[in-house]
Amino acid sequence: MKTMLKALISMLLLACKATSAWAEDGHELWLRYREAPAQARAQTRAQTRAQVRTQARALVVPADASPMVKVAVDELRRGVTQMSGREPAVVTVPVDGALVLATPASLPALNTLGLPLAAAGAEGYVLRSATLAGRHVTLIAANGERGLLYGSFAWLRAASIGVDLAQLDQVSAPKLQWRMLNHWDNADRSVERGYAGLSIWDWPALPEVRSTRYVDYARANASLGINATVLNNVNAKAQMLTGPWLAKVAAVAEVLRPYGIRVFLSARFSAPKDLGGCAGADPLDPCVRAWWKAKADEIYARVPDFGGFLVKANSEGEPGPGDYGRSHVDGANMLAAALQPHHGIVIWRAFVYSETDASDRAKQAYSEFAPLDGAFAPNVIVQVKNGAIDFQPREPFHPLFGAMPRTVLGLEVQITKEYLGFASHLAYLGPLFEEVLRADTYRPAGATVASIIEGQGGRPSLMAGVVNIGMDRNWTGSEFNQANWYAFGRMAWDPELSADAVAREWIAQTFSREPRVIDAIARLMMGSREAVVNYMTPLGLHHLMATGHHYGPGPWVSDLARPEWNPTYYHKADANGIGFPRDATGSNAVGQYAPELARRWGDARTTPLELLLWFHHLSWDERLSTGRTVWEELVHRYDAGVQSVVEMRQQWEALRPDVDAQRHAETAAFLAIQEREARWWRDACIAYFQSVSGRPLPAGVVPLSKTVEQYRAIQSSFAPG
Ligand code: BDP
Repeated sequence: MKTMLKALISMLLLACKATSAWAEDGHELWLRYREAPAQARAQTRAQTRAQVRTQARALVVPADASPMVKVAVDELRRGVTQMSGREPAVVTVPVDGALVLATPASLPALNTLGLPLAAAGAEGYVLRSATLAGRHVTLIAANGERGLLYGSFAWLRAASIGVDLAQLDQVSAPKLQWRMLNHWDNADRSVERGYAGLSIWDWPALPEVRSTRYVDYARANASLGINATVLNNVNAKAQMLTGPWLAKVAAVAEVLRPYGIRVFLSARFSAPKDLGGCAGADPLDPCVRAWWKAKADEIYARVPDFGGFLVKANSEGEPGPGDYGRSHVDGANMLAAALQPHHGIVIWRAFVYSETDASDRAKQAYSEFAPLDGAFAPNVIVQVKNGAIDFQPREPFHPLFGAMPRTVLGLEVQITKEYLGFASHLAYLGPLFEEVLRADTYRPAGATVASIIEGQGGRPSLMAGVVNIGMDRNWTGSEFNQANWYAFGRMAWDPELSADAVAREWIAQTFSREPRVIDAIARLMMGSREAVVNYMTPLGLHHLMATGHHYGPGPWVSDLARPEWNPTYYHKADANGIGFPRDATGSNAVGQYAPELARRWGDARTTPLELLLWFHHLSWDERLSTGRTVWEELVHRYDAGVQSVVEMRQQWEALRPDVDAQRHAETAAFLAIQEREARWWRDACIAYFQSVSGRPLPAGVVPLSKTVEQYRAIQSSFAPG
């Protein structure tokens, strides 16, 4: 009996071990260095193995490698071993088939090879097949250690996606100086708008316990070129700036440092008052100025490469210089002066709107900030959300882009999908990022948002993403949400990259290198954001989400304290029509754009349908370029959104033989939720708009499953985030 029990236990243990050894749970992100074990991929796996074996037989590493070069070498060793099944030797003299990491300082012979190192700049790299001392090698060349780090990851990416490693010739340098994550993580480890579990920052255990997760986090970010992270929520607590918490911050900074990631903190503007040093937080008060200066000195003593502060001031009830009758410039420049001796920067957010300002919320940031152009200190970046409202499924680009030529503007996007279905809906954000980056501001014509944030040499530049990372095993709540972190990082490195190309890279590293599979998954991903737009907020509608948590539809909500918190404020639907009049007859928000756009978007006939109801209030019966009336088009688009999700499910189902069972099943389950909730959105919104429009459902349209009262009665009290 005893032996049988023992045998049973060991069988169980073995089974567990086997499951976890083969578990495809997404934890390795895109740094898998192997394809999932499916039959169809035996051939590509064999090709990779053979390629990597011949092209990375050994690693040549600079003598006296710095910690940053060491992590690059560790990563290469890990990747090469996993891809080739053989650990590469680390040698000092090039042999045939070696991967050579070198800078002109570590290997003067580089200077004789005519490499485009000037184009690589301080952070970029050159990957090139070359002959060195008569040996055929691959160079990972750079001007400094950071380029070697990024170059190593770029080589691993090339190997993972099946680039011909014998013919490498790439040069790449980041187009933005700061490629930054914004964590909205709180001290209690909850994450504002986080849908992937608790914060990865284990504050109670820090500074003593340095979770290995921090290392994997750093690897993933370094692989994309992300070089900065703000650890805490913009709705900040002053406590983060106290000694014990700074010790925790310093511990995290130490782990991230070799990966080239600098730590920033969100700073609560009232900290000098909250922490008991000064009577108030007036930026012109000498006590306050001295407090921040001393605080900066204290932080830099603990974290010598501290990046600086991110500040949300006088927005949604947060304290700021306005509390003392001072301007954003007064506040930002005061902090900038405290950080300047340490080369730190201030990132001042332009996401402001006020409970006392009755003007169109979409206009307020521009009205407050545009007049301040040229007044911010050189080490201040004004961080502007992609659109003027708040990370909606679709918004026109923010009118501040192009309107402050003498100010450094950074772009803030949201990777966590607060308004695009949280972690459960599949919505690839690459197309959303691409849409804003490529938008022409016409200030002057051809000046895209990308070119504006790229700025000019010598000035800082920034793209920041409110990240979707948490303690979930797969980091981001769902496999496909990883693609949004990936796309953010790649597009922050190079804002001109196409969303489609980035998706394909991610798929090849995450699922499969087989072209047929890449095509199928890319198609599904590329249409997914538009599907969400259609089933949530088609035709330029926005902010129809339920109160607070923003989960599910709430187009009827009209009883919240501030007008601009209510969906009815945004859609203005009544018996006659729908849409926010932002043309000259209305709020004239359109007048904040360059004259070309103000003209185009100021006239409903020349406004793209995607933005129609953002700028115009139209009669339900107005006929559109599609031949349908506004009412019919609205219903049509809600239907199209649902139909897209039905098709996404079918496309995913067809991929069953090509994706490992666990990840296939998880995504299939999420898509089932998405279809159910897309129908909920469609039915609830149509039911509500029908209750105000009084128009019948167009012929042939699927009837609604509930009445508007029944939809209104649905409560989602325990929605996450
Ligand atoms: C909104 C979020 C809110 C954030 C705010 C911000 O709903 O939780 O605090 O933006 O960006 O999207 O400050």
